[in-house]
Amino acid sequence: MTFNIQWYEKINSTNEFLKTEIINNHKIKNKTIISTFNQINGHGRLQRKWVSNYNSNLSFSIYLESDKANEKTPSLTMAAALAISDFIKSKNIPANVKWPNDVLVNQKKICGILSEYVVIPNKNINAIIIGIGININMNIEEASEIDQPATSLFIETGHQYSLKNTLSELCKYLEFWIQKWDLSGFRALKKEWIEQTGPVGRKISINDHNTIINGIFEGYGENGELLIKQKEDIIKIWSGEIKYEK
Ligand code: BT5
Repeated sequence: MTFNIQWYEKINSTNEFLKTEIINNHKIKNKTIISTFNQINGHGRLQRKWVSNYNSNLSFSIYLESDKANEKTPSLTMAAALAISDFIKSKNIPANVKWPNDVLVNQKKICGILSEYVVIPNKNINAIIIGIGININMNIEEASEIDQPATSLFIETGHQYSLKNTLSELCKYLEFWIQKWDLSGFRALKKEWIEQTGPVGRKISINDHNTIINGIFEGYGENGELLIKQKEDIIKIWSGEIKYEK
């Protein structure tokens, strides 16, 4: 799996850019990455704003054609998160994944991922767009304006990085984990996810669309969904903000 990377000076949102290209039937080749130095209207889940200033962070989307069902999309996000956490660890920075779509360094968010399943008109294969934002050269002032603790490679190491070289370097980690996902889905990721997110049996709460669900963390289901035990029932949760209770 080799990605074909296309760089743009300025894009509203790399995910929206790809979706428009697909709807307008422009021929985007499988495994294309659209990346920009200046994403001016990036977003996360539920249209939450994704902050990125000019030339400071990686903002890119991978276009991946897939014959897999939509329910496999969350675990692809999780494969990408493992790739990014491995990449960050390769810089001697302690990183871990956070369910369902984040990578943290010392409890501060350094990366967010937004994967979207898209139906391609007139084709009998569909695609997943994996949108990834990673804070690279963001400084402390910029990070402090974000409404939750955030960090960047620059804040952690004091070095500035070339965005182009960083993305090329990161691709080998993405290729490795996406290939694993392609072969056996979440099964190939489960051990690493449990190692990075901690053992089962802890009390957790999930805020999903302003509904709070409390229970005991029982691990992950076959597609990476969270399993929570409430009395005798096991509930499956697909998205939300997770909190481990002390
Ligand atoms: C995410 O959403 O974390 C997914 C973000 C995906 C961004 C990429 S960039 C390329 C592609 N194109 C797009 O338009 N999007 C994707 P969510 O879990 O909903 O988290 C959003 C929350 O993260 C915000 O409400 C803030 O609290 C926080 N946040 C925003 N910008 C941040 C940043 N640069 N670093 C750390 N946290 C940030």
